[in-house]
Amino acid sequence: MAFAEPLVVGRPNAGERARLLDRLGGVLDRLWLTNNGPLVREFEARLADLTGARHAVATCNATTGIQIAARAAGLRAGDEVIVPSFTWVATAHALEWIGIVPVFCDSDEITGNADPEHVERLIGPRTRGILGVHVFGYPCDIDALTGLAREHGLVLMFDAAHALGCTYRGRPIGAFGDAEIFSFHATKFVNSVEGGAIVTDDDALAARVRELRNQGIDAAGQISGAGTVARMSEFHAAMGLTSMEAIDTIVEANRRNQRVYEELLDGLPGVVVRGQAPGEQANFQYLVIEVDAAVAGASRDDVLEALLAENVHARRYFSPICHQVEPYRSDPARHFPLPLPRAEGLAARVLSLPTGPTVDAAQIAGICRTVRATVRPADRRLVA
Ligand code: T4K
Repeated sequence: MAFAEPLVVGRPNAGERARLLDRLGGVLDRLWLTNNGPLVREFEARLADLTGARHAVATCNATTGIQIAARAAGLRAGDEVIVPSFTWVATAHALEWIGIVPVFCDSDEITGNADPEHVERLIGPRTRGILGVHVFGYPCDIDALTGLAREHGLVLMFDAAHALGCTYRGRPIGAFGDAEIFSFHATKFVNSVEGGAIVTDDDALAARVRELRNQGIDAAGQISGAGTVARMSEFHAAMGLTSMEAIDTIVEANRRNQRVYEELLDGLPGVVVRGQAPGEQANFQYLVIEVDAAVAGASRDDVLEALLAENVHARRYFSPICHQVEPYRSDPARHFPLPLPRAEGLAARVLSLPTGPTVDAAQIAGICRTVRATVRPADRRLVA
């Protein structure tokens, strides 16, 4: 076994321990633990700053954030919303759980994101929205999706769980569409242990989201309607702020690791390291390779198995994809009227490998040695 300690994908970016403990101490001194406390408000202000959006509303996670944003934007049970199948299942589950029907579209192979041409073909009489996902931080074709949403009068939201610190046409992800939803789960670029946020330029939507997050209580303290509880606590905001302060260090480490993987896997037949959008800023939080079994002579799962044997816990983000799991798989007529060959192809090839500030070049070299040793193209001379 190459590594005595498990090498994992998604090791949290915790930031400076002393800063975190200091903030937690402050929370205990104030004894203001939740319900829109000062650290949550600071977290929201910094997030609005980072994304250039007018409003950021922190939530307990991104899944509930998507639900609240959908409700605030006027989506109701029975409405259809087009989403890519190639995403973490939370994107679809968030809608399905509140009765909105996710209809799955195919993906663009380069970006990994919703293919606008397929989205357009799926728009029907019950379609009320599009929920794009900036998969692995690569921005969606926002212009095309915005055009479709305007032309057909649809709500447009983005699941930006992977895309904090990324840009589209030089503008930070966060203020596109009607709303964008971030995740601050422990495994994300910036983490608040559990957490999320809805970011928007729309004043009315932001106000509505704040009510829905807090039992339907409006700014005047009146109950304006049904709501849920999706608040972020002060402890979570303490972690979020501390992790956020470390952004530059995290990106630098992720970018360095990306380069090392690219160099060490360069020229390996059937294996590519997925890149980021040319000319845009990226957070490089996910290091994803694609294994083309026909060329590599080994499948993605063969590579995964070999890595696990060396104590490297690579993850199949994303496989299986949404339409391949329940409840969607059992009801294809409702959720995916056309085949999704490109999304399925991606799902068969992708593998996320360890990266982040806790992963060093020597460890990456060990991981890449295992990948190289597993690949068996017909012509062995191709494997240096
Ligand atoms: N939209 C998208 C596009 C998403 O990717 C996600 C979440 C969401 C929405 C929903 O966001 P939230 O509602 O959760 O805010 C992980 C994450 O749990 C999940 O949040 C994430 N996407 C997904 C892509 O990856 P799992 O099931 O692989 O997580 P888990 O707990 O097995 O952790 C993965 C690895 O991370 C572990 O092998 C070790 C490491 N780890 C994990 C935790 C929790 C640590 O080292 N420390 C930790 O504390 O889904």
